[in-house]
Amino acid sequence: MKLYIYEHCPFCVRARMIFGLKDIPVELHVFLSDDFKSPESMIGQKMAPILEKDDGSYMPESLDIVDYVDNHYGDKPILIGPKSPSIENLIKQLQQYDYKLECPRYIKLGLAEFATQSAINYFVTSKTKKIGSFDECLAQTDTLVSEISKLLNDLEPLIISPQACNGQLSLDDICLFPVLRNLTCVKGLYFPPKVKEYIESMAKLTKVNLFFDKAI
Ligand SMILES: N[C@@H](CCC(=O)N[C@@H](CS)C(=O)NCC(=O)O)C(=O)O
Repeated sequence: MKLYIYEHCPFCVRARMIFGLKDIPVELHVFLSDDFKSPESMIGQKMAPILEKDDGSYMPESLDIVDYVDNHYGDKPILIGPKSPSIENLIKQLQQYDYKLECPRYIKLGLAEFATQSAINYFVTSKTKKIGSFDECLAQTDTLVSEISKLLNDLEPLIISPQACNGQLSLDDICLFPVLRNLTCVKGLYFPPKVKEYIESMAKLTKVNLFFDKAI
């Protein structure tokens, strides 16, 4: 199977996770951020992730991909643990702040989707419409970091195990880890010990890279 992604995309991380967790081989392809033609030829719109199945058909939507792979590959489904309303609520709260912190940093991390200047330009123009200028967002770093830090402290006691936030792998891990992984691109952001342990252990289990070594 092939998975078409952007490296910065949290929805793409969801899809990557299930392959890593189940140790199922997958070929990753990164779209350039301004490549409309490739995704549109596959699913009729510019969107990632896209799974190219073994029969050559294409499947969009991260959670559909996760469900498909979990139920059709490997011995048995693994995402069978309970979900927690508190985790779901914390993810929503983190998403109020994370995008402004991350977008101006993504384009400086050397990610494959931003390999050309026109790909960077497309991203900057489209995200500026949503979050304002990247310079203004960067100038808000201290305030945004302080809000995110409070939420990471709230998350700390909710993490039951470094291998599964609720104790047994569930869709909460599929939704929580990508949000935390992307926050690792923010230099100096403090992750409480249990949150950091969770991020590092999930990165190993899912074979998804973190950004600590290139944080800005
Ligand atoms: N509901 C979709 C959302 C996917 C999504 O929003 N992907 C973004 C990247 S993070 C995208 O492809 N946006 C189009 C663009 O970047 O132009 C899913 O879960 O797969």
